[in-house]
Amino acid sequence: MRKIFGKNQSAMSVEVRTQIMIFSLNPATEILSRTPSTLKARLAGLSEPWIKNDEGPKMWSPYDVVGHLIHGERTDWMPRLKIVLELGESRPFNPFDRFAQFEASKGKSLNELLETFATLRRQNLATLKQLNLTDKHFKLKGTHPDFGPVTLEQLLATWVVHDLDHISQITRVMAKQYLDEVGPWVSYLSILKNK
Ligand code: NI
Repeated sequence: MRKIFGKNQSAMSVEVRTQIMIFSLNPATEILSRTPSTLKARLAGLSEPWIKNDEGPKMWSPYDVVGHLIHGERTDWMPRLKIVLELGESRPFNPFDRFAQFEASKGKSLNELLETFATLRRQNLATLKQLNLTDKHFKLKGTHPDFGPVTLEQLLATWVVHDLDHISQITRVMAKQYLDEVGPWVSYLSILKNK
């Protein structure tokens, strides 16, 4: 755990606001392993508007987000992790295609996508476990095409937060379907104001 201090406060000067975690693998995989069932519980069997509506032009629907997560399992997290382990910083990661899901998801039901995501995630976490990564691996570096040097633990932490980010996005997109239906309560509902 790491203590967080308010702006302009040093560790010596008092007010501790909260605590945040430093990276380790088991707590990270607790989240990664739950995301498929979280998404299934939230989305499977819902009627079409909850799944296919978005929150504005060029914004993503929950259906699009699940496709994006599938693409991440195939081309982003584990392939990049393997590049770091095998080639280090010498070989930059391939840029991630943020729009691949629009073609790849075509004609597939949401349930198919949820199953595919669950299978790929399970396989990736099994592979990750077999690698028996230790602290010395977590500090290894790779090269991100935009950011330059990144550590393996930053990559893994980002995998976790990326899941949480898109779970939050899905929740927000769904909430916004009732933007005009909540009447004056709109002012109490922060989820309707965020993007
Ligand atoms: Ni994303």
